[in-house]
Amino acid sequence: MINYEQYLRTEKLPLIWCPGCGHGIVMKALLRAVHEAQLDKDKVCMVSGIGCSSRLTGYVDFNTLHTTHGRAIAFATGIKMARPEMHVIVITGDGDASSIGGNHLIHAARRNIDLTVVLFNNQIYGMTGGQVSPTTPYNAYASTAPYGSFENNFDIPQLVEAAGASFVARGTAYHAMPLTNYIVKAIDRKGFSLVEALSPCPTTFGRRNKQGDGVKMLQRQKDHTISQRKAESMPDSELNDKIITGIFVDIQKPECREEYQKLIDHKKGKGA
Ligand SMILES: Cc1ncc(C[n+]2csc(CCOP(=O)(O)OP(=O)(O)O)c2C)c(N)n1
Ligand code: SF4
Repeated sequence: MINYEQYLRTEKLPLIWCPGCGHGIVMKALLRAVHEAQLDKDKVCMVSGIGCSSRLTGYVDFNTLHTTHGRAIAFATGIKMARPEMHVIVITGDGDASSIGGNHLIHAARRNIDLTVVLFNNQIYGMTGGQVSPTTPYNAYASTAPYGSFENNFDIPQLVEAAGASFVARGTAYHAMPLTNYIVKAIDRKGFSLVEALSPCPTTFGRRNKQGDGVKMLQRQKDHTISQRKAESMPDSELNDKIITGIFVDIQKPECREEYQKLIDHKKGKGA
């Protein structure tokens, strides 16, 4: 049984997250996953960018780095290249990872560097008051989309799968236990792993889109979620308002830091 306090900087509590925010549930899923994966706390490095979700690194008792907006994956890449023995876990938001940090995200997946990314997707810029993000659904309202967003949105798992990730999954705050399992598997998989965690933001997304408080938003996740396996046999017309969850990619292929080490060893062996 996990004692959460052993993984928290309790002196930093209370959290800044709003009542009903899903980020606390996702944080607990992450801590359970670290516990289940039996990682040595001193060998874990959590790196975040900027945003509500990225505040997580202030609360957890690992080696932590709270970096600049959109640059968590860039910092994490540097850490992994220099200290390959570390378990480097990136905490990021949908805006942080797929807007300002979008290029870092696709190139880390392409390189297949051994990072575990937990991407908190609340479908909006939470911290700065609810601007449209690349994951805001078509027609959804935001402070910068008062008549509904006219842009198409990213499907993050599809994006990183296409870019070359080794492990890709999507879970929700409502389904906290499967989410934990996905993160455990992501930690175990050597290579670029990403778990998208859909997280209700009642303050900026839910309010504008009339989805009610945090409990109603969680209920909504429950009602709209279907498994990837079930979705495969359903026509697109029935999938419009559905959240498809599950593991989309779980493969083994050459990992960037190991390939780099091979090159170093080879050149050293040759005395070059
Ligand atoms: C270079 C730079 N541009 C913009 C900002 C302002 N900013 C801070 S957080 C944020 C968006 C965060 O949204 P997201 O990553 O989706 O996380 P959330 O707050 O929703 O969890 C922005 C635009 C910044 N801090 N630095
Ligand atoms: S603004 Fe949204 S994402 Fe940020 S803490 Fe509040 S509910 Fe959570």
